[in-house]
Amino acid sequence: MKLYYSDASPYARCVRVFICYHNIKGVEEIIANPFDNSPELLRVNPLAKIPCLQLNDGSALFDSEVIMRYLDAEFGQSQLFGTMVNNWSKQCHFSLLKGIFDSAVSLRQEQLREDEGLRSAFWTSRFEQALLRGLKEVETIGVIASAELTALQIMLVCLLEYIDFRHPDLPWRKVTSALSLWLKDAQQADVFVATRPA
Ligand SMILES: N[C@@H](CCC(=O)N[C@@H](CS)C(=O)NCC(=O)O)C(=O)O
Repeated sequence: MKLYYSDASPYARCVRVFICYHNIKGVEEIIANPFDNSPELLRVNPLAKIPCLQLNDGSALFDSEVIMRYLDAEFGQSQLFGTMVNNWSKQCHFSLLKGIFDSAVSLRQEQLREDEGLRSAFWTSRFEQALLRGLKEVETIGVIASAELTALQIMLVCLLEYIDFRHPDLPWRKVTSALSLWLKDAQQADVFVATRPA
């Protein structure tokens, strides 16, 4: 299998944590900058986004959710996702986390538009508010209650570390002190240390 990824991508990091956690061998990691539009990446993902996992039969899986679910089902007896199939509120917790990822990445894109003089104060504030409201909600829905590592917890560590990395001034710890406390312990696990961007 080949995984197209970048070190800084929080979505790709989640996938790499799954690979590490399930000790999956034989995954060739290929660094790809999606904005290069390389023919190799475009061949496997017409959206030109990472992560993308090319399977040994040549077919490709994206996005990160599909890849994580695939790896967990094929190599981990769905241990990390557990039985979410008809559990609609758990599915919605997943959507909430994915939505916060999207806000954090969109906020980063707004930062990059600063150089072109195109940064929008409206969108910057909208993404920041969604992100902070979303994290407050995550604090109340029991994601951090499980003593066993879960798919949602993996996403949460990757998300919070990404926010610290790209948005160090965002005051998320002030509004979600329980998440902040939880992160201190959770982020020490080997799977996070091994996949942390240098
Ligand atoms: N929903 C996708 C989002 C992936 C994504 O947006 N990745 C970013 C890198 S962090 C990317 O490839 N951006 C290129 C683009 O938006 O064109 C997932 O979960 O995998």
